Amino acid sequence: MHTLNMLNVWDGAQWRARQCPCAGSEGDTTWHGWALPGLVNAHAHAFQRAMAGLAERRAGAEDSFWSWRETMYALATRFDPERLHAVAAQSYVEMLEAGYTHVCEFHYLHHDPGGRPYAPASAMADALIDAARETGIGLTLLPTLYISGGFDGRPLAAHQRRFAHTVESFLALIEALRARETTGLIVGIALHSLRAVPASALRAVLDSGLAARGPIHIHVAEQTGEVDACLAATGQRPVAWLLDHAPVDARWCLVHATHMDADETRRLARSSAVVALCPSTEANLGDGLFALPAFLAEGGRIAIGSDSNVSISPVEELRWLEYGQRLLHRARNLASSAQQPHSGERLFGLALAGGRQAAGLDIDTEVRVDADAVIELDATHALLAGRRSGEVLDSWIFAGNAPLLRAACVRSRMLVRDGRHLQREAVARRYRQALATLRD
Ligand code: NGQ
Ligand code: ZN
Repeated sequence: MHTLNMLNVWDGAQWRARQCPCAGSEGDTTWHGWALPGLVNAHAHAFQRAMAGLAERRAGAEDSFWSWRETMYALATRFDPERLHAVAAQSYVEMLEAGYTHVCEFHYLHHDPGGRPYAPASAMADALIDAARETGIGLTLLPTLYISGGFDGRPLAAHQRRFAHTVESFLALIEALRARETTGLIVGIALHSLRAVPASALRAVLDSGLAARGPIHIHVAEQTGEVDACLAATGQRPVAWLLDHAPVDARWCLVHATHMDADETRRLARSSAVVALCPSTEANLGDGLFALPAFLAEGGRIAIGSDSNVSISPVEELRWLEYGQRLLHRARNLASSAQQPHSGERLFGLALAGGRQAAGLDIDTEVRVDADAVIELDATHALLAGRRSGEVLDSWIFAGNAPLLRAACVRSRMLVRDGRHLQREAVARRYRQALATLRD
């Protein structure tokens, strides 16, 4: 379909020829490629982009998630609103160039490094909102409640002090940010994890009026150490505990849920909640493998996230979601189904619907053709030569590392053209300056 201003548009099930929704918005822009709704990055901590690649050096005989976390905390103490803005904008530019048009920002760097609130108290959240606005990415901001340092209720360590909120100050922050919601900005709620949020605080937040709408996200069962600590403290595994003590439904997004037994897998799949899977980070941190085939067989909903931002690429997340299972089961096309035999297309469709649900964009998970965020793959790239409709997504996800994304358009604003974000240079310049001060 190489007609001017016409596109092959994927509607979640098949490709159809359609008029380009952006026609006319940017003068001579002509789209004639493969267009898709943009993906949601369902879980990310923007600031961690600044340490991508810096924790790959042996720090001791037993490097682990927990030793990585010390490196990450050391970096976290160095941020102020200006540096956060610079690093977040860089992360968001890279997300848009990679095919994410919306991000769920799991935000817990609330206060100054000593734990004192900024004036205003939302200064760090404001930096994220400004970075999203400037780069054009849609934002589901998830201010995060972080209270304790472990299941035993121990106080936060010095490096964690800037994460701390009481239930009251946390709800005040949510309320202040909700007043600023507009198209492109949704304010949800995040509970950092069961180790960081005591049961009484979890209940207080969920019982407050502010939890009555919007998405609710939580990290859960990422590491076996967390499962063991939860069992010791409560007698239950983390996902089972959560399902028994919180009204987990389609508004909830459980991040990782790596370590579940068969009963937890079945119950979570049937809850309608989304699981945000972050394969590149989960691999990088040595978390473990999610039981994807069993979860999908029970009708479970998934989304993908770049989490630590060690990699910003939906292609890599979706590819490794499938490859992890292939390596484990010594079989192929494990994410495919009888109705959708193409692994890449099925994974993309699941991540699209689940991501929109996790972001609070449409809780009922309907994929719409006229999505307000469209990405376009370069139909002239050799990687897509001779590819017929059902093979396009499979080829994008499994066959290439070349950036195939030619354009991204969000709410009629052209953000990426010829593979480059329109503010790429200006954003990168500020990012380099921020990195110089973060690492000096
Ligand atoms: C985070 N990262 O929130 O960035 C966490 C570690 C913590 C992952 N869980 C922080 N991958 O546990 O305090
Ligand atoms: Zn996370």
